Amino acid sequence: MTIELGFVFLNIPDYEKQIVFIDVPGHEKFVKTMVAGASHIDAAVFIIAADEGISVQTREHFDILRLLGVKRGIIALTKSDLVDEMRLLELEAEVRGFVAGSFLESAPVIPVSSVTRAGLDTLTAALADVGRRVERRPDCGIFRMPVDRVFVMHGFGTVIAGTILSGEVKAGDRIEILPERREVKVRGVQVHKEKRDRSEIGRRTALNLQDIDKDVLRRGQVAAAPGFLAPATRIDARLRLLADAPKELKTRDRVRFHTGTDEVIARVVLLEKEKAQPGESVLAQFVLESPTAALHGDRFIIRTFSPVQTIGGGEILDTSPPRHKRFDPKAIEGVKRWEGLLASIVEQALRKRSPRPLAPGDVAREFGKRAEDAAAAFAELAQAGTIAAIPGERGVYVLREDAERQSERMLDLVRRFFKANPAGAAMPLADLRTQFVQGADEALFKWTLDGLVEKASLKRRENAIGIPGREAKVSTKDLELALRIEAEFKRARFETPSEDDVCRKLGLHERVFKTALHGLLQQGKLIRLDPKVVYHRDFLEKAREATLAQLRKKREVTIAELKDRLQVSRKYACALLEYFDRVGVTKRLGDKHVAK
Ligand SMILES: Nc1nc2c(ncn2[C@@H]2O[C@H](COP(=O)(O)OP(=O)(O)OP(=O)(O)O)[C@@H](O)[C@H]2O)c(=O)[nH]1
Ligand SMILES: [Mg+2]
Repeated sequence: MTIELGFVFLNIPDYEKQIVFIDVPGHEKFVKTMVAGASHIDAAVFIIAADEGISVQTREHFDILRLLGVKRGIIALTKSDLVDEMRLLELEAEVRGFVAGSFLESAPVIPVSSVTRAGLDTLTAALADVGRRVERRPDCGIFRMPVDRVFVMHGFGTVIAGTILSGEVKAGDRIEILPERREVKVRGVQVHKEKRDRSEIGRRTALNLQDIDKDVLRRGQVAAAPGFLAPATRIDARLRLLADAPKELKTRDRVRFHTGTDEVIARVVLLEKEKAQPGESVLAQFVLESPTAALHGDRFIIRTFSPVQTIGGGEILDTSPPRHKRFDPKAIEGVKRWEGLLASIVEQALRKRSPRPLAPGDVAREFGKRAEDAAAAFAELAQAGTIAAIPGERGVYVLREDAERQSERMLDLVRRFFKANPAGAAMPLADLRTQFVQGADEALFKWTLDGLVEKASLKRRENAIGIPGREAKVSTKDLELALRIEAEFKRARFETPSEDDVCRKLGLHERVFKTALHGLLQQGKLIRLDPKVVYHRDFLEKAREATLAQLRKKREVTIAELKDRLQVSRKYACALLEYFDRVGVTKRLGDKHVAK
């Protein structure tokens, strides 16, 4: 009796592929091992002993193969030497009826005998045919291999073995053992018992690991490129209950959850129903009692806790879901999106991490998809207007509705800032960034801000953010203070005092004075001509008129002339003319200034 998985390699002469057999136990006590062996096979050789016919175990294995989504196979009726022709014909008809409507519907049914060797050539030919029809697995290029065997080999050390599901592995690579996330180094690679430098998708592979004890390794773990997979403690899935499941399934029922080569105990949470009846298909969240490593799209099987019996299985949709509110239409809609095509998966991935953006490469890595397929899915969504590209090197996209919501949010943050700081002239960019990036993203910040500035919903001067048309609101006390400062500059006419003098004269604290002065400068009531000279706007205007009058008279104006005209010292005349040059009233020509 087989109790462990067996591996045999078949090389058919002149045949381009090698066929790897995984021999699984038939006994009901070892269905767990059978599931581990069958979890990622390309095709099944479904064996029914001619003298026994369709047994209970035949039915359970058949259910498991269907739930695992195995796509093709061959039916072998073994021990054909033990029955007569009539019985064989009868059994064949019975088996045809049994597999009707399944993946084995049109599979060849081949009677064989290992005693007489009858039918073995036909079987070999059928194997070659099935092998030819097996499609290449889509490869995301990132290494993943569920562990189905662990052993110690003399002179080779601790070894894990399995079938590589994606990517490749080389001697010297660092890999991760999940769900524990233990990083180890691959010392050597063996393919079909031969030492190799590397192995790749589809190959039975044994990896000799460096510095790791056999005791921490087991069937059910997954070897993967570091960071590719995360241990899952909750899994959302599409669950199909077998039509002949013994009873209904309820939320909080405890089941054995098999995926890849692993088995963990889980509680079921039904998302749309109180109970699932045999034959029904439902959305469920499995709350795992210990973590496992799986990927979107992987198949799983559930078996009752005791007595142990296969009752259903299906497809994994999300390996890091939140705890859902049951019967919540939005949550259910979200889970269903994982069942769709890649574009639907991309949309749901963006919704899940909303409002943070994603790049096609992120999706390829997270879901084990090919990069070009991910890029095509993003392009499709962008075309439909569901997502928008954020310009920049990373090539990320956001949901358009997120972009709009974030734009509103940014405006709101700025408005709130001014509400709290009515006297503030501008919101510091750094403040806006800090507040916005919490729960968002740096690339999204820049893009959203640029968009709002372009639409003139916000204005930006270097590191200061403002709202167009907004005036700083000032308290009466501040207003009074501003008026006193303004009056000082106004009273001084053309020979204005220094800022320090005004501050001292009014007996103000330097910080209070600076804030008020800054406000007056912002409002344009005072104008700073140069670092040392500040004018009231009325007298700057008078000085401008005087300058223009002089220009009309002589077509030019000098510092000395303006000095006389305004009765000021050289310092002021100089500051005024330089200012007028800067703002385009006059233009300097040697030591004269002419009309611009
Ligand atoms: N007469 C006859 N006996 C066979 C034939 N094939 C296998 N047997 C016998 O049937 C018994 C069971 O064979 P196994 O190959 O262990 O059967 P299995 O289906 O792998 O059994 P499990 O691993 O327990 O699921 C053994 O005693 C074999 O010698 C056959 O073609 N003819
Ligand atoms: Mg066996």
